[in-house]
Amino acid sequence: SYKKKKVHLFVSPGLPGVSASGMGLRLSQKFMFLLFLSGLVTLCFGALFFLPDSVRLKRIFLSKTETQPVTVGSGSENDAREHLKKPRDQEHPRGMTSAKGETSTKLKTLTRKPSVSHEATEERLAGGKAQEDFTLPRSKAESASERATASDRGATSDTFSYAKFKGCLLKPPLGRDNGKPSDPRTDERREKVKEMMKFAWDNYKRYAWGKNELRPVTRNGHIGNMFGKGASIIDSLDTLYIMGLMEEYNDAKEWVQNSLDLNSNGEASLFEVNIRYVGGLLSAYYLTGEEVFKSKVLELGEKLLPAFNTPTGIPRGVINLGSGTSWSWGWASAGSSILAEFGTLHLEFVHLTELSRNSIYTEKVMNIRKVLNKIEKPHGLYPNFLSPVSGNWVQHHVSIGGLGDSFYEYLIKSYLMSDKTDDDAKKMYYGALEAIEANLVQKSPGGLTYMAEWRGGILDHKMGHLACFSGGMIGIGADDGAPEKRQHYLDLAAEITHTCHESYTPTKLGPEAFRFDGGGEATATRLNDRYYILRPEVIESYMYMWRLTHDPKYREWGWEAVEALEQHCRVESGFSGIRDVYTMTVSHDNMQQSFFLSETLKYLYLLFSDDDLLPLEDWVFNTEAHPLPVVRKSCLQDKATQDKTVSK
Ligand code: DMJ
Repeated sequence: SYKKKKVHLFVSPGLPGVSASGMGLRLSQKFMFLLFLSGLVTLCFGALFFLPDSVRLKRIFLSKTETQPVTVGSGSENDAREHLKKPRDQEHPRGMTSAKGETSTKLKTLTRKPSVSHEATEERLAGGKAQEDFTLPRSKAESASERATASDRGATSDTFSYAKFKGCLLKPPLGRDNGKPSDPRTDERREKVKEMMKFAWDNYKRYAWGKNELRPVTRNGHIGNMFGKGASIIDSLDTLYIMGLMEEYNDAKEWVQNSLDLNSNGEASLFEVNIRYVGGLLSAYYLTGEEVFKSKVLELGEKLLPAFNTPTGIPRGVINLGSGTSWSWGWASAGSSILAEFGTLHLEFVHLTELSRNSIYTEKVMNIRKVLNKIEKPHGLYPNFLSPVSGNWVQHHVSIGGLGDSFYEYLIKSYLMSDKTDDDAKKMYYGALEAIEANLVQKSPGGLTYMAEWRGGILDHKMGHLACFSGGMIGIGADDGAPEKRQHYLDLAAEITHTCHESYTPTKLGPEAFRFDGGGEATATRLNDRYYILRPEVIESYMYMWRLTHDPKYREWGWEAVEALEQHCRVESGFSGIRDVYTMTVSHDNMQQSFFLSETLKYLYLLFSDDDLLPLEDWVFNTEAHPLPVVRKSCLQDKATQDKTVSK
């Protein structure tokens, strides 16, 4: 046929000496074969993109940047990867896990180490002059100091030095005597809280080890799908450590070393991973100096960066830690991101930069701030939903409780954690507080001060349990407000804490939300607002107010809560939330939340401790109660590094 001839004529000059049928195949068959072969090659190459990052083949054929989708915009993945490239000699700092998951000799040595006691850990860490002054006998301190110096050998001005950091603290983290109060009754109360922690932990270990949370009634574990595994372990590390539960702390540490898998492919909440895992690991590192926590947290931090890959750089709420893909919550209106989620990254990300000496993390959170500063705010308020694509508000719902809460908390805490140098955060915080006071703060007919919610100008006279953290927040920010406002802020903090205490009745535990309309005063009028899930916020405010005022009522209120937890929430195998705080014959929800271990029990323990246990001059608590140290640039960095940072 004409077609055949044409092909024959076209192909034969290319195969000299071999006729078209010379290989036993007709030309059309050869053509089909070639077509099939090229299709197969294309298919195989394309399939590489869908393989998990860990597959060797993918690493051979695709460079790192090629494995992620490329988008343009301030928060692009390419941008992130670019910043993560470091000079060769800095690629794998001592003790860090490498990109291939291989651990350096230092880390291997650490994993083989036998369990350590609280005292031994303290001793091992004693590095700077500050630690010598703290608790150690001179000879011990000297040898510990030598070892710490050795472990920091090779540290350049661009490498984080743990010993230097320790030397920057104004006081020892655990106080002169681990914060033991001199008053025997308070000490007894503190011991009771420690016993509660041990009971909660032991049951978690027995029935739910490695799972996210314990189901104390059915005695099994709960995973859920919002964050990896072992949330209760990571959330407990620092609480166990400060309580001196060292055997338990060592078990937790061993789990992190051997079983914390950061490559799981499931969906995870960026916010939850950040506040629980990043926050928990950071605190554990700063308190103990154990390299394993640092290497794990840096590995995890890098995995969070693709979530910022949006046109505005405002991260989406959900991320797949394995593939790096991210998306918005299905329930968040019009694919928006949530204020309390993208606004609750700052403290941890600043510390990721501190430890990695990589500015990418700080840049990501500073960009969020830039977007928020640029956008117009209704009455100076920050609505809860923002589009990560357009950078505009999606709905005008404002709340100091759920969806908004910790954004405000992180503004003032960013300022405090920066050693009071982050003036931008300060300005934003006091500006927001002014708008909140003008639009949301209300007085009930019975004289209770509360924070209402705001929906496009209409007030909903409801306050969530979550919003009760604001007593403590306004309290810690009081001193840095305008001089004429300081006493006012402290009074406002006390009033809100008082209102939240009023909501704790008759079980002496509080409902999820309470209202001030329909004749009610701090009462849950709706059936489905009556539950208590072991939340910390009210106790958190007692702790801060105690530290700020030393009014004994806060310790009494805290003790009331301890008794109520014991009476209503303690079951045979752990602590459980309850379904109705207004019924004395309680029904249990069968869940021991991980924040009960990290927050509720820690804040209670601190409430009954001396102020020198994690002093507020040196430590800022993240929103999951994980203590992070104040960053004293002037002390942490040498002159050359400071100059470099400033000129960036
Ligand atoms: C905790 O996970 C954090 O405090 C978060 O900010 C909101 N609340 C829960 C506990 O109630």
